[in-house]
Amino acid sequence: MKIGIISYPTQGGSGVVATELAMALARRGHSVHLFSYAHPFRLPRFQRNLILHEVEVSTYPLFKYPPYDLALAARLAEVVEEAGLQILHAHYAVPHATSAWLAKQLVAPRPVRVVTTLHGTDITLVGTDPAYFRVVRFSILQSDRVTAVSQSLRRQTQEEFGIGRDIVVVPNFVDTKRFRDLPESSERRVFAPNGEPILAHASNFRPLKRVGDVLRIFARVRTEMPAKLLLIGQGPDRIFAQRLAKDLGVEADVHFLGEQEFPERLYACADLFLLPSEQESFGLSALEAMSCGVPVIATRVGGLPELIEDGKTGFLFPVGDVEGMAQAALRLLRDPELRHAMARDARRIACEKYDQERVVDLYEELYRELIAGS
Ligand code: GMT
Repeated sequence: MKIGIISYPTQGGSGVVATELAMALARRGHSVHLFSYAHPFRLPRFQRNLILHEVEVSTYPLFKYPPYDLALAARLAEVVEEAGLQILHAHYAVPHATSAWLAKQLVAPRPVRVVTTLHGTDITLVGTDPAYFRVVRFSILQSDRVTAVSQSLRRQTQEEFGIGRDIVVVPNFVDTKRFRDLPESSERRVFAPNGEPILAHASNFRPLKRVGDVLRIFARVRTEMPAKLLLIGQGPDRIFAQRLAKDLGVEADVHFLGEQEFPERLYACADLFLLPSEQESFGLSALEAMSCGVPVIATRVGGLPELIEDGKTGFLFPVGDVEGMAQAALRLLRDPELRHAMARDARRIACEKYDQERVVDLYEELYRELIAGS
C-alpha cells in the first residue's frame, strides 16, 4: 500500500505513535511518506520505504500567523498525485485532519482515503476550544475512518462534539522487543550507587502532567527511605520542577535527564513509574514503562484505568492525592514480592494487548478495507 502519515515531530505521544507506525509499515514493505514540520525525534536518518517530507511554510509580511495547515494540504496533495498515495492518516486532529480533508478535495476525483487518529488534547483541550470546535467537528465527520486511542477518548469525542458516527478504538502500542527489562545494560548503579530504589516519570512537562505532584510524592517517600527520582523529558514546567525539588530539599536525589533517545534504558532501571496527570487519554509513557516490567502509580483519569489494572499492574488514585500515591509507592518499595508480581503482570499485559505488531495489524486491516471500498 502507499500510505501518507501526518505527524507532529515533537516529543509527545502522538508523534511517537505516528513515527513508530510509519517505520513499522515501511518495514512490512509498504511505501510510506511521513509529513511533519521538522524531523520527528523518534525517526532515524534513513529507513528503506520511508520518505520524510518536512513541510515548509513561506512567510510574507502580511502574515502574522504563517498558514501551516495550507502548506501541509498543498504538500499532501502534491505527494498524493506524484506517489499515488491511497491513504492519508492524520495523527492528532488539529490541524492535520483538516489539511488531509483539504488535500482530498484538491486531488478529487482521485480517490484518497482519510483516516484520523484522535490522541487526546486534540479533543479534550484544543478541539473543544470555541476557536476550533466547528472545524474540528467537521474534519472528524468528513474523515473516512476515525480512530481513538482509548474507549474513554471515543466516548468523550462523541459527547463533546455530539457525534454519532462510528469511532474505532485502536490502542497505542509498544515495541516489546525494544522496551523490556535490561538487567545487563541497566544504568541503575549510575543513578543509585548504594542500591537505593528508583522512581521514574517521563512527560513533556506540561502543567496537565502535574510534575509538581511527582516531586511531592517523591519527597514524601524520601522522608521514609533513601530513594532516587529520574525525570525524563523537557517542557514548560521544567524550571518550576527544578525549583520545587530544591524547595522540598530533594534536589540531590533528583536526576533531570531531558529528552532521551533511548528511554527504555532508563525505564529498565526503575522500580516504579509515576504518572499523576490531570488528563491522559492513553498514557503511552506508562505503557512503555510497563513493557520494561515497571509497575505504574497513576491517576484514575481518561484512558489510564483501561491501561493500568488497579492493584495488579499498578495503583490508581484521584487527581492530586499525593499522600495516597506516596503510600502506594512506599508499599511497593517495601514489598519486593508484590513489586515483582506487579512487574511481571505489567510486562505480560504490554505483550498480550499492546504489542506493536498486533496493533499495526489493526491499522493495516483498516487501510485495506478502505482501499477495497474505494
Ligand atoms: O494530547 C496531548 O497532550 C498530546 C498528545 C501527544 O502528542 O503526546 O498526547 C496524547 O496522546 C498520546 C498518544 O496517543 C497519549 O498517550 C496521551 O495520553 C495523550 N495526552 C493526553 O491525553 C493529555
